[in-house]
Amino acid sequence: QLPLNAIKHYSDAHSKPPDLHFQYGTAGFRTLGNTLDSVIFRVGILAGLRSKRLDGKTIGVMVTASHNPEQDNGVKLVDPRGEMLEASWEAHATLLANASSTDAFLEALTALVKSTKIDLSKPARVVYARDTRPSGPALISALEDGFKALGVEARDAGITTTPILHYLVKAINTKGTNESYGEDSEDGYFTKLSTSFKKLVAGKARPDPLIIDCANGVGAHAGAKLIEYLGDSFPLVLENTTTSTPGTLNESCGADFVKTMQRLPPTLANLMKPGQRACSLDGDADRLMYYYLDERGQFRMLDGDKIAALVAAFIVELVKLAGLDSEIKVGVVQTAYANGASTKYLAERLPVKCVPTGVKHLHHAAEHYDVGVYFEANGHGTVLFSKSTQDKLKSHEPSTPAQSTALNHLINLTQLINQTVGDALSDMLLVEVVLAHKSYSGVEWNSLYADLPNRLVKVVVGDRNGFKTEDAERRLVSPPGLQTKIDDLVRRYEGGRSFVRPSGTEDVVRVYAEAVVKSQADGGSPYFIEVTETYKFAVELAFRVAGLVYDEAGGDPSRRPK
Ligand code: G16
Repeated sequence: QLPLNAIKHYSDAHSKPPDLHFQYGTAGFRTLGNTLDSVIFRVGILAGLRSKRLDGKTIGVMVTASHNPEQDNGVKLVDPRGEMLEASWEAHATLLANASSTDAFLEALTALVKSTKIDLSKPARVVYARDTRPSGPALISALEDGFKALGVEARDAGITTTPILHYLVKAINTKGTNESYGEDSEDGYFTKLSTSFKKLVAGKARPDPLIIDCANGVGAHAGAKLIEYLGDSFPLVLENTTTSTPGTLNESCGADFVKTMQRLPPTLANLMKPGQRACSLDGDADRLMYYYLDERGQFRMLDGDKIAALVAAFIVELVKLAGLDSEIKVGVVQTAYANGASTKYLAERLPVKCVPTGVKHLHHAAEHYDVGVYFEANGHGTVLFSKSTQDKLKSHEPSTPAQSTALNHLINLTQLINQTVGDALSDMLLVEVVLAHKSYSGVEWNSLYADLPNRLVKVVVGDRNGFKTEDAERRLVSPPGLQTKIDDLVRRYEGGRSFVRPSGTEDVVRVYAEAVVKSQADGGSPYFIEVTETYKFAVELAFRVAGLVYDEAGGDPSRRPK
């Protein structure tokens, strides 16, 4: 039996705002933090039920809004193997979050228990954490009320990064088994990462200090701990670490700022010398963007696509050196945001698949390869080694010392990489390992291929749900007719490509465009755009498509994107 009286008692203190609709989107619920009290309370109960459904396995709950502005917050659920909540439960989450009253909520819970055949006598176990957002403490107490209402055995992981929470979930659920993922503590996580990193860079030249822009978020805490574990092996300099000053989180810094604005966070401008590398994390440290200044002091971005190219090529090389290339196939997963040049570069070497935005889609597609490398252009990604690949690596008998070395490197990579989800710190160490092995600076890495000029624009519309896509989000099916207009526009640009999709984490429609040159026939543009010559046409195309989107959505002409 559900403890209906207890749930009712707590639920009355966390009533749903009457006029709001909540949706479990790309990365869970995400909206203004001060509207999320009832949602988070209900998620506490849902997480407990999910655990009961899975025979008492531990479920993760992360309270964060990642790259979103500071006033936003959100919550995502983590399944027992450390991956995102199974898609069919997203609908349950949305349904529970929108029940209009306590009675409606109790009814929805009872129906859920019945339809998903939950055995209520099973234990409910949850581990939870939050990022540094000011709305976090109040939302955590709503979550804890949810746990109390259902009688969940809850473990508080405190303020930590999203990928550390994913690590903990997997470590807890595999503890004592032959698939043990590591000690179920932050210490276990940092020890695992730093030990494998040190083995992988043993004998290599010590890299120059790396500047890390922590986005004024929880990555600053994790970065400081990582420094202790890495010791002398790799000097890190943390910047944008003010986690308690209101208004600073992700503000003019962080991975999303760098990717969208394609420039340095202003606070780093005076710190970087030509040739020096740096990287940015996002608000919960699951995304990573690299960059450097070239010899003329020009900003050069090394995004998720560049990370995928670097890492995939390295793993392919090691697999070959280990003598396993006929048995282990490496594949790459991208989204429509992947730069066209990266897709071309990778597809000439490896199988490449395109899926809709969202780590959950990339992760599942990557599981189909022996080694699946997935990165979103925004810097969110990881590498998955299938169970049979990991077994093969452990049992393979190398026939030469060179094979043995490559095999050991691969085994150490399986330890260094957080295979549960994108992890900025683990990915950063991975990048540094590859750069050390290849003796690459940012320049050589960047020259693997040349990015097509591109631009991402956000358009604020009345109702983003009116925008529906197909073909891995590359084409719009609704509003009707808009895709044809976009196609007409794109045809006027050489190397032109553009797509439009509703964001699943912010209340905007996103427009992406690539373009090299504009066709002569198109004439002048009504847009005056102050950017470097190279990017001019991509920016122009992006803003023209954004204009179409804006007109279609019936926006106020004075706020039309320009
Ligand atoms: C989340 C997802 C990512 C996605 C991003 C943007 O990232 O985990 O997979 O790329 O949102 O999604 P959308 O374009 O739908 O807003 P994060 O780092 O914010 O959790």
